[in-house]
Amino acid sequence: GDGYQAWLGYRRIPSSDLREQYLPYNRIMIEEHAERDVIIQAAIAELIRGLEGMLGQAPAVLSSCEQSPCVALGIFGSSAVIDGAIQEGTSSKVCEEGYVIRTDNLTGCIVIGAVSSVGILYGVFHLLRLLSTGADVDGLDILENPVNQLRMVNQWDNIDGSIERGYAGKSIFYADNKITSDLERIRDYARLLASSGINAISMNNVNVHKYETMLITPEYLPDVARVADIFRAYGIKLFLSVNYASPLEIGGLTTADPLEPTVREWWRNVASDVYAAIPDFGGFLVKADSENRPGPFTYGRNHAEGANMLAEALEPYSGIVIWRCFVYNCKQDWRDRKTDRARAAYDHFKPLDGQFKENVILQVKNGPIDFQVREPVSPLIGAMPATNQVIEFQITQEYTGQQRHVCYLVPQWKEVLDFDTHIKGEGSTVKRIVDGSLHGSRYSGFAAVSNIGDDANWTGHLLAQANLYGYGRLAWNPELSSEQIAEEWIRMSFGGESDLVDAILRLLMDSWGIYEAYTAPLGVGFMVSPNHHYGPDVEGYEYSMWGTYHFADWQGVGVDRTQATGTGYTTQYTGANFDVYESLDTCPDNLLLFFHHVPYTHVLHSGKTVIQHIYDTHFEGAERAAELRDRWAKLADRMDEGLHQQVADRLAEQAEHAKEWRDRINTYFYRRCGIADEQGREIY
Ligand code: BDP
Repeated sequence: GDGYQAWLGYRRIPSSDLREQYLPYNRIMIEEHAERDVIIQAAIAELIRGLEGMLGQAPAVLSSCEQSPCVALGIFGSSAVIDGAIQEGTSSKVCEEGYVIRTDNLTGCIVIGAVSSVGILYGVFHLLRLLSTGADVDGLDILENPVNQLRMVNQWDNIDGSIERGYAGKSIFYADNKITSDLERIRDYARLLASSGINAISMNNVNVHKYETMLITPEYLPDVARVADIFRAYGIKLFLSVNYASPLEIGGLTTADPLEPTVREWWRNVASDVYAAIPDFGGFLVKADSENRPGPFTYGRNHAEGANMLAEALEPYSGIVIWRCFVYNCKQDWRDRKTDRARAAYDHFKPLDGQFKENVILQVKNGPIDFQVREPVSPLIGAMPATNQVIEFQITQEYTGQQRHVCYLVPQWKEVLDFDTHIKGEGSTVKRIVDGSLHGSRYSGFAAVSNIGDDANWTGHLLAQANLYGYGRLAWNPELSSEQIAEEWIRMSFGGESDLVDAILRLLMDSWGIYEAYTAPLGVGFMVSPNHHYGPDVEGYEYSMWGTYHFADWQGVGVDRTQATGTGYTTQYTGANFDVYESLDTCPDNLLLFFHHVPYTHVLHSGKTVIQHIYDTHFEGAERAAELRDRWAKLADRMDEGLHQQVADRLAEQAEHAKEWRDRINTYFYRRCGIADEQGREIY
């Protein structure tokens, strides 16, 4: 096995008991009129594929229930079988993308009913998940609605086939400055995404350069439309990232000023072309005035003026503008601490609350800096009650081991989602902001940078598939636990032998903590090699303009972001959170150096000094990374050899590189402060 099928491998069910239980359902009932719908066709194709794979024989597809039991699919109000099995009291609770799965006592059929065809597709994937994780299907009574509205992935793919921050090969979307003709691979990606609940995708990098700028032109639109067709069949809306300077770069205008009528007209024409090609197009994703990308600042306009101009162009088609808040000065000076990069998103956007049009969504990174292994939650999330927001995560492991190290990120995302912002008093958790309920937002949800490429197994590191799967599942329902999500993924990918499942589960659950231990202590980030961001370089960014510092000197380390003596970043937090971070006494250890500059001898809540904590975590982290390799080795005869070997190779590399992290960081701090390790371990 190479891992290409990922969690949709539908392996043959080994236990004869389970097979006995499932076999009677190897028949599909769908009324003829429904079969013309492309999404229903995709759902049936998937169900056939899954049942055949797991049960060893292809199911028959019938248009009535004359033979039961069976799996019956249908839309409420248009199928007697479905309406007979699902009471109105139940079906009325189902939203646009939701579904019901029930075992009907009378006929013994499993019925999947929904309001729309995409609900049926999600219901089919749910049923297949039940079967492929070995669940009992007697007496099913399930009602699901997604908690979050927008559940999006962002591809950072470039038309030349490269992927910004991609660690799994080349793009599956582009080659040689063209959109690929290998649409099968894109279809398989759409299946993976839909099976985990994703409903939107932007198909090009947020840094939109020369050729990518042209995706909105008639030259490229027919090919973009072909890709949109594929995603449409899986309930996934297509978006494009656009270049704010497009009117200048491809429109022949002399300005991109958002208040200029010719510019507005130009974008209206673009929208009209795009919607002519793709009537259900999602909208535009925009990175503006960030990291040298163009934007409204050039013309003395603010982000609201910039975003609203695009929103106006998309409005007639119900399109939306997703405007990123990753805006900071990347030409700042480390001597001027008031320009603290952590403050930037909030400082730029908070004053604009209420000024954005209805169809604008702000996309805010989960932390204030940039997807580090440990950061506080961005204080901008929820701080603009009159503005739509989505949270942005990074599935691709730019700062978390680049898919050469294992780092299961769902626990990190859950910590963010469970964080209480206190913005509307206690219980104002991030998950309630991004599901739209706290502020009653018109649009809300999740976005994340994808981690796939054309490597056979999609994600380079096979175990990184769990992050893609887990992201979708969490976007569907943030109440799922990290363990539950991991366990589903493991069972679907490796089968259900319980001690094997346990072993892989523990490995995944340990991985984030281990990565953090040998890399970034106490909330200090960015000790990575500049540009590519892999591997340790403690001072790689220390004296650069990018604003990511730790201020380590001979006496102490950490960034003073307090109101009292530092950058004042702490004031962006509400109530109790401000107090907790502002005070050394209450600031949690794992974020201490993010908020405070302290002497190496400062004693943590754990009872250790900062310097001893650095030494201990780095020794232990590297040791535990080596243990991951050894733990995996023991599973060799428990799974497909090819799959085992792939992961074994990566874990061996991780164990080696963890030693380098350990030594570089321990040595650096030892030489800075001259304080010896209490345990006398070897520091070079
Ligand atoms: C950073 C990446 C950079 C992206 C940027 C962004 O290093 O490549 O362009 O984020 O989110 O993490 O725009």
